Amino acid sequence: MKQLVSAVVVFFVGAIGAHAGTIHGKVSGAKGQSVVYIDATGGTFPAPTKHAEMNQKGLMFSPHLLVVQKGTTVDFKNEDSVEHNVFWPSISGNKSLGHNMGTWPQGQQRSFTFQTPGVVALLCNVHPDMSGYIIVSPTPYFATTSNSGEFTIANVPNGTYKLTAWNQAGKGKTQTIQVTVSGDAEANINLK
Ligand SMILES: [Cu+2]
Repeated sequence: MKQLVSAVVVFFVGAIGAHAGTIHGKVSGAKGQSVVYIDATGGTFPAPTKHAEMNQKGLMFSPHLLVVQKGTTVDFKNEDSVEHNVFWPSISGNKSLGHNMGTWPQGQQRSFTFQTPGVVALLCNVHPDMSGYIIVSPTPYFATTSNSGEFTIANVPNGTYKLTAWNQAGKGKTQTIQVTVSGDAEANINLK
């Protein structure tokens, strides 16, 4: 199992008022796409009614990396002519949250609602080389970065948040950075 990378950035999006801003930034120090989300302390967010999709296609999880808001139902599909299984041993290392969805053939789907924020490392017990990730964000304010790490999170209410960046490829690390902003916020996170 690859190690998880986590970086925490504390920043301030304005001081007072019901305004919303946009967070721009870049995740560096790790290859490929990362996921970025904020943890809005004390905020509650209704669960999305729209389902997300995780396919198994060409003997791969597709997308390889999916980020959803807490409370989202994910529809797991099999588009291959062979049977696939879906299981995760834990969520962010908590083995009591591990789950096996079972094994099913092409054209069928099974659904699961993710209620706990964290990292869900997907595996298939039919094909040991298959892996994928679902990141469950505590808030609706999340983004998947470009391959070079750039991201934008729009319409974030003014406030003080923790920002977490996660990448499957690097070493684990947590860092704290203060970013002071007027208007839009900028957060550059080095996972090295
Ligand atoms: Cu499989």
